[in-house]
Amino acid sequence: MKHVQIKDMKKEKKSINCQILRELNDELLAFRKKRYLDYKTSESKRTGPGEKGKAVILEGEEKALGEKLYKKEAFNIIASDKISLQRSVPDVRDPGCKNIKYPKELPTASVIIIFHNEAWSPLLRTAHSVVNRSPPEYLYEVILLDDFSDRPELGDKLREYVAKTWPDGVVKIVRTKERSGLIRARLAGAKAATGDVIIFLDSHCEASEMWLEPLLARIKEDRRVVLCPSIDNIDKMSLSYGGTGSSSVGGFWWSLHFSWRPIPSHEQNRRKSSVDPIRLEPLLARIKEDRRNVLCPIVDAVMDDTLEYSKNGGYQVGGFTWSMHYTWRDVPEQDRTSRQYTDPVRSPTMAGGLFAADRKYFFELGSYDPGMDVWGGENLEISFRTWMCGGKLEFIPCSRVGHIFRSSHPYTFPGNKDTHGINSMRLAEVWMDEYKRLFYMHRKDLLGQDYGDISGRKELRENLKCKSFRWFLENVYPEKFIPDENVYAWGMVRNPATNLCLDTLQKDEKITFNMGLFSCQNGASANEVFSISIDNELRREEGCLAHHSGKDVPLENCNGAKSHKWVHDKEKGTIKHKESGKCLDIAGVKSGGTVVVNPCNGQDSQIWTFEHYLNL
Ligand code: LR7
Ligand code: MN
Repeated sequence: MKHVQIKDMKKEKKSINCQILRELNDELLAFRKKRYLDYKTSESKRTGPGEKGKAVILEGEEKALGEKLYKKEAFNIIASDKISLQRSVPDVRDPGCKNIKYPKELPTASVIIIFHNEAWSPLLRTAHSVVNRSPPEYLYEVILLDDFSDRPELGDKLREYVAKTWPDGVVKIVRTKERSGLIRARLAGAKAATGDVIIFLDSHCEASEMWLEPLLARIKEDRRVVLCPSIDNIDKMSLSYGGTGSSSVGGFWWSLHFSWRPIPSHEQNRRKSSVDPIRLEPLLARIKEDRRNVLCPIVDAVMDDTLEYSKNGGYQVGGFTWSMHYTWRDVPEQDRTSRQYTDPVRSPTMAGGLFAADRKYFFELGSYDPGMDVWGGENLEISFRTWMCGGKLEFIPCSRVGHIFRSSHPYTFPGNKDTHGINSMRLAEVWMDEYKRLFYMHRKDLLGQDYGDISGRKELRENLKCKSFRWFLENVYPEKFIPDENVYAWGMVRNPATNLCLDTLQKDEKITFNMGLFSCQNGASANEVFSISIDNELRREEGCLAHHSGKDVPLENCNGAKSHKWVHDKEKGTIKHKESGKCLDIAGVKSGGTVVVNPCNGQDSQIWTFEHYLNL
């Protein structure tokens, strides 16, 4: 009896504590809700420089000062300082986003803003934008994670500002004890966080209308997704906030830099077919809604031999032929429920700075590689790992956050190390299997450098039973060009008579330029690695040699065009442009010049050998 009584008392005490806590929370929540609503109701009436995301154009002395400080800050700090820390930004979402209803019950979020010596106004504008545009019932906390800054104003002044501005404690400051670099800084932030979901932001962002709900709703639906908001552009000179559309996903270069690319057609098709293109409500409900409907259920197939039941996607509707036979046809565009611009888009990779994940899942998945320093590489590492270890990476078009894209890093790299290079080595060694060869092909300079201990990360990959990098390429990023697979030949493309090779001459292959020629570097330079693919493209990673008119041979973005097709005759040594029948030629071209096409003539200047031939 006694025993029971004690137990009951304990129970009671516990419930009293909870009660107090709950009341406190109710009060706290009421305070936060009022603040949130006050901002919301005043937002449209705000006036001043930069409001509604408008550009700030400086003149005279201010303009000159902005330009002078640009060198140090890599963005226009004078323009930024003129704008209210609580400015309004435009709602650049697709109109379809406004019709989406999110569940009322959503997980809570800890927003982690990491910074090292960030300028005052962008840092605090980031924090304000998050507090002002996140419903308090979902925003558990904002963590300002200071990675050992030494700008004086980021010390006591920041502490006082935060305490005064957010007396309810929604914004917290956590500081690292030494310069940790952005990867370990994010790890420290994630460890300090206690919300259900963690969301990382760079320290020069602005969250826009309804940015939070779509992220939380999707994670509620599936906790094994890692989500990126759509990243809008805050102009580094005028600070104008501009929507960038949401038609891109992430890719990568074999040098392990991040790239943007258009949503591939296989992903567009997946999204179209996953959106219940025709209305599938149960028949009775639909007839109740409108009695003048004749309804057909979707007809699944039962196999006549095995009696296996197989599901029909329901992506077709009926038609007829003039011979009066029934036919199936794809659901025409106008009859699809249009969620094309609002549904999540799967992406092979993320840019790195802005993403959300279930907090526990983030750690289950191996959080980050703590051996990575300062900047770079962690974005592709978490991308590959997410996909290979059973998760998904998605871009959420209806969640939009602006980011100032700066022209350089306004902070030091201790020891002047190439942290992107070394971090990428760690990533390649742990995650890329045999494909790491393609990274080193582009970064020969790194071979033999010390990248530290990676045994812990290898163990993680083992424990999580992650799939191979080949699986990732085949299933997640099938359009990624692999220079030495599915090609007839690859490597240096040499003209033996002169020992000159095709060479990009260091030009950026995202921009069209006429194909160059240089003395062969014997494998020392990825600028000379070309392939002739089984699709008859003579190409580099993303650029294809083309010919349209005159003698020019531009390197253009590969798109399967007829003008991009070439045939190499290994015996004769010619490389012939299929459409025009002309031959790749260096007649009259010197090292450093550009190659041409001419009518085929069997001369030495039209003879080429590839470094490697594959037996297909
Ligand atoms: O030592 C450091 N400690 C830090 O806390 C160095 C940096 N940082 C902070 C810094 O203050 C900033 O808030 O880390 C954040 C990112 O640094 P940036 O803004 O200099 O990086 P970035 O925007 O140029 O680079 C992109 O790639 C990086 C690779 O390591 C990171 O993943 C960045 O977060 C990432 N930014 C984005 O993805 C924003 C969208 C841009 C695109 C494309
Ligand atoms: Mn950034």
